[in-house]
Amino acid sequence: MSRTVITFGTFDVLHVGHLRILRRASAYGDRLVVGVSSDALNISKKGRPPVFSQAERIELISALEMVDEVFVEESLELKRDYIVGHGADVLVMGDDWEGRFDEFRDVCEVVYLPRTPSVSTTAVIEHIVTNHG
Ligand code: C2G
Repeated sequence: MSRTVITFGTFDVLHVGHLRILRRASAYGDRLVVGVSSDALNISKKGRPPVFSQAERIELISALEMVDEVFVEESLELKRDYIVGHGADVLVMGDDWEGRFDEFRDVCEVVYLPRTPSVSTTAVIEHIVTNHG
């Protein structure tokens, strides 16, 4: 039986932390499905649009060798529907989300992986503003 892994994220200003969690997530199964958060979801949750549009973020994530399918995550509240709809056996997220998705253990395995230290979209933006602004 093939195992489907699902993960979610914004993946704005793609960096090695994103790459590594996707690679590690893909090792939990045979097929990796990625929900990329919509621009509207980012604006509503963070009060600003991402640097790269959802079309650009989806294009980048789709190009990665370990990714088999990409869809738009329109709402944080639809996670259960996305998991079940994509037939996911495992949900993988970084440990900044530790405990937040335990409610889905009735429909899939839930795994939190350690984040890559010292890299984040915010840090990249701050570095550019400070050193190249
Ligand atoms: N990540 C990581 N190491 C980093 C930075 C991020 O492992 N240094 C992981 C995060 O833990 C997450 C994934 O990369 O699992 C995507 O991170 P973000 O783009 O910051 O996604 P986020 O805005 O947290 O997702 O339903 C969740 C939403 O889509 C929001």
